[in-house]
Amino acid sequence: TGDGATGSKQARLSNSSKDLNGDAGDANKVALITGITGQDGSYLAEFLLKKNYEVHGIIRRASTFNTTRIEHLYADPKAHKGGRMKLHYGDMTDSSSLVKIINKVKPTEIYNLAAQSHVKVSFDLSEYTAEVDAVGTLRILDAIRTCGMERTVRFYQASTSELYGKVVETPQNEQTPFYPRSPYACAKMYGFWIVVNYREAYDMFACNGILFNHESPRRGENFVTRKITRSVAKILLNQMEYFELGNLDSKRDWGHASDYVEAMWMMLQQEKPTDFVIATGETHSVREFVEASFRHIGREIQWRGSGVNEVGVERDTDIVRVRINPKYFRPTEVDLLQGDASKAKRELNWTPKVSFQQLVSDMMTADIELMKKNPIA
Ligand code: NDP
Ligand code: GDR
Repeated sequence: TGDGATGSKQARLSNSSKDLNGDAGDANKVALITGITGQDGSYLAEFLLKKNYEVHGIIRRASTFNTTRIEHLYADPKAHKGGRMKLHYGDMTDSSSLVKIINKVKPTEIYNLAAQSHVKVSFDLSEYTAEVDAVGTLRILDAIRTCGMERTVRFYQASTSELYGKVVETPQNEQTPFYPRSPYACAKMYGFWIVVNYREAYDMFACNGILFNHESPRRGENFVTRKITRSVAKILLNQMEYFELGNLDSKRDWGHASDYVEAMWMMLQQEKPTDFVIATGETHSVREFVEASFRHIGREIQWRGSGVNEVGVERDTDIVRVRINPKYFRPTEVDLLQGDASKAKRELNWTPKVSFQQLVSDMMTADIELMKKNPIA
């Protein structure tokens, strides 16, 4: 098969950083996104369609609809004019589905975003998490080779700040050693290194984006930021009295997903494949996220007690709004993440546009609207 289907190595090399600001050159680009139904997949699909890409996504069979985040892209014919967005059934645990889709779609870029992405859940579903997040990454890399496209396709791997885990230095950059602290992070560690190995062994254009936490109104409901903004919106509308959290003291470097998908694309427009940290450089605790969300609705939270007996109390009414439930604690925790994205600034000219306060406001505004429309959401 060789280079036949999607052009020569020459074509690959001409797909260089000069295209960074020019959308015209992207009309012949074909992206395949695994995990297109997720938070990042939906923002990335939107971003690439605007750049005139043909966008293909892999979705898995589910007993309920799992395409809510990308429905608007279908609803608006302009967004996928000429059928520029297509979905295919597949699964990261099913090699033959990956081979068939890659062979049919002949992508010029593949973004591997599919994952069992919940850290706490990975302690319960450890083997499955390794199947999808570790072996799944190997499967898709091998599918590219099976289709003879390893010298033509550009590959993005969704690596993560969770790799740093038990942090040995702050802030963390591309040189900081890894120390994973969950089955999720261990699986992603395999994903990281198999991407580096295939890059070196087969001269593949493959990059790891080491992305720090990024959130949005489309964030999954059981990640802490979205859980907080949904709950505070419900409290504002008298649909809930209080909610429960686990560790309030862990600190994260939280950015906005819309900024981060742009960095994924930028990585694949470089002359040479390499790995990048993507982060804001700021860190905030879960506690601060709670406080900022209540501030958005004009209320102030005060903390009383300690350990599992700590509560968040609303200043004027004295009503308890936050309780601790140890069921949300993790067997091993990642205490502090703060990224140093100076390589991305230097080489990609990437900087985050959305501040922490804007992120909280964006999520709160969207959740208040959502809960007004649908109180049982
Ligand atoms: P989500 O959990 O929102 O989305 C995950 C996607 O993967 C969904 O589309 C899901 O499909 C799909 N998926 C899960 N299992 C399979 C499977 N077996 N086969 C095919 N598809 C599957 O994650 P995010 O959008 O937040 O994150 C995207 C990627 O980036 C993930 O790999 C995550 O681990 C990584 N990451 C995320 C960060 C963040 O802060 N958001 C930071 C760093 C890395 P379905 O909709 O059917 O469930
Ligand atoms: P994280 O995100 O584990 O960083 O992984 P999450 O929002 O789940 O947790 C962040 C921190 O908040 C603490 N926490 C709680 N977390 C959840 N989910 N629910 C709670 O009730 C709660 N209370 C406190 C956690 O202990 C943790 O310290 C995310 C995912 O998107 C990964 O896929 C990605 O790789 C990393 O971000 C970067």
